[in-house]
Amino acid sequence: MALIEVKVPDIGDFKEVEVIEVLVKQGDSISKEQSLLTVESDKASMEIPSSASGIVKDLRVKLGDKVSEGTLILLAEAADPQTSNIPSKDISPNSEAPVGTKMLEEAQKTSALPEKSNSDSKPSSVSLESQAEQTVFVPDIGDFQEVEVIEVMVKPGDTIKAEQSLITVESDKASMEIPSCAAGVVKSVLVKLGDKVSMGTPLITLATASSPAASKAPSPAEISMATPATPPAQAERRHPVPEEMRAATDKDRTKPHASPSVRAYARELGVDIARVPGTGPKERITQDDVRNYVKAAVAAVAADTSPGRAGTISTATAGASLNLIDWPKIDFAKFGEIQTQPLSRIKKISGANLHRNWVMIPHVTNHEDADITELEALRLKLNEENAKAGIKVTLLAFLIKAAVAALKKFPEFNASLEGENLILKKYFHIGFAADTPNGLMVPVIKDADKKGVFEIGKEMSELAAKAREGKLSPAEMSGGCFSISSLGGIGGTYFTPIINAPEVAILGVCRSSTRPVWNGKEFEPRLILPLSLSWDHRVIDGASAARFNSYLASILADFRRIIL
Ligand code: CAO
Repeated sequence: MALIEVKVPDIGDFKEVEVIEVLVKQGDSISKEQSLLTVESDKASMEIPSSASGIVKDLRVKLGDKVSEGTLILLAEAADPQTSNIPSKDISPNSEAPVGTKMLEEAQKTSALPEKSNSDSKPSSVSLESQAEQTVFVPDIGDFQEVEVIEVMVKPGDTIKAEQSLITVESDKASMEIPSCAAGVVKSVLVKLGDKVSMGTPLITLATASSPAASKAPSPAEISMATPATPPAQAERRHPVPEEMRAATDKDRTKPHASPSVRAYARELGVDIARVPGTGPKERITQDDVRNYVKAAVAAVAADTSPGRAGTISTATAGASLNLIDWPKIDFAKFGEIQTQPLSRIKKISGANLHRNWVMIPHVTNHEDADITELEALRLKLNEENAKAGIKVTLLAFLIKAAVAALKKFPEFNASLEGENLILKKYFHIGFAADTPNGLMVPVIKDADKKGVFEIGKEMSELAAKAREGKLSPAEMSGGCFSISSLGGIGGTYFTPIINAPEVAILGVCRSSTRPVWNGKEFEPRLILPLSLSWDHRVIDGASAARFNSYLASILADFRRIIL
């Protein structure tokens, strides 16, 4: 069946806007106009809709990519072959840009101050001046009427700079910040959350050094007439926020930073988005962040069994409901020289997941020793036989096969907990922790039960290389049933791996060493592999965990058992 190319439509003058969310994945069934990506410029975010319906066969963009008009987003198998080559009217490069696109365009236009005064100029916001006070109005935001105010970023008494964002407005597909055209002290804020605003709506009154009071809202004609009042220095400026100021704005950001669909999702769940920690780029709040926040809050409530409290919904954050004292705030520089190093994006994302998993899952870890003397001899022999072909397998490939055998024998380990149900999986996708310069990543070997040790070894080294280069796709990190974290190449004896939710167990492996083992008559040198299995006590009990470990060790001791 023919594949359709779905590309980024006309997004005005915008080139190289960053992809901050990918809303679909391989295999998804998509419909025309469904949002595929969220992109972000300095001042606005927008969702890019699909031009066709079908099934996603090949996703060509990932988080952090820069896209422009015409960038190929994905190849889809057409739902209806008749329409497969006909791009959606709305996204044809020559047609009118879609609503979100247009809003982004307008946001960019309106946030850039005009080079010269003319009737087409779009001021960053509009003011009428009098002696002491200035009123700042919503500028020309294109065809958009009655867009909802979803954030008010200033309050009376605030000292603001020209170009500082005053409010965020949102349509169905895009959000944008409306900046102030002037600097001064906010005297009053004339809009509130939920208000609907259009061009000319008064936003704030501002006391400026030499400014005067406004009387009435300007007509569009007055808006363009107001433009010449822009100081010449600003009139020359093409960018709304100078680089240094933009950096400061991002750094000092205290307001939630999320796309329209995420905000809508949070509203639907009754979540105050300002309380949700963002793990996306620039601390942007993703749909997963909202979901995780809700899960944590619900779990905290469920855990609170104090009289009269069980089953009630707390409005406190999950952390607060744990009744923890505040994190110590210490000025380390008082004690010696320091250097502040921001966490990498991957560390922030994996850290948030590890934290949630550690707090929410009742972990227990069982340790076991596996005698891998014979297995290591087999591995070395196979590597020797295949050396000419450049094929080499490490122990981890055998461990993945052994884990699959144990998961088949103990199905509750190949499961996920969903409310009061256990979802038992009939497939065997095994994740392995890979140490990368940017932090921990967990690529997944799909259908490990159907693959041999060599195939697994090859796939593992390719995925580990991709992980280190930061090139893993989301599909290559999803769908895992059980994970293995091997520190065998590095060292150590035993450790406590954290379960990779929604999985229910994880195997930690340390470095094997030759130890004296009593064989009934004498001590014999045997190669012993330390295993550490962490498991979710809500799903698995200690006896099952001991059985799982001991079965795993028996397979590793005599790999022929895997066929039994
Ligand atoms: N005992 C003794 N030696 C071991 C061993 C073990 N358990 N496991 C691996 N080795 C040896 C290998 O055989 C190899 O030796 P040679 O070079 O002599 O053949 C060497 O150690 C290096 O192996 P490796 O680490 O490159 O390969 P691997 O297949 O074992 O692991 C990978 C691949 C991607 C899992 C690993 O490189 C890695 O990133 N490990 C870290 C995982 C991690 O960070 N876990 C912690 C998560 S919690 O923060």
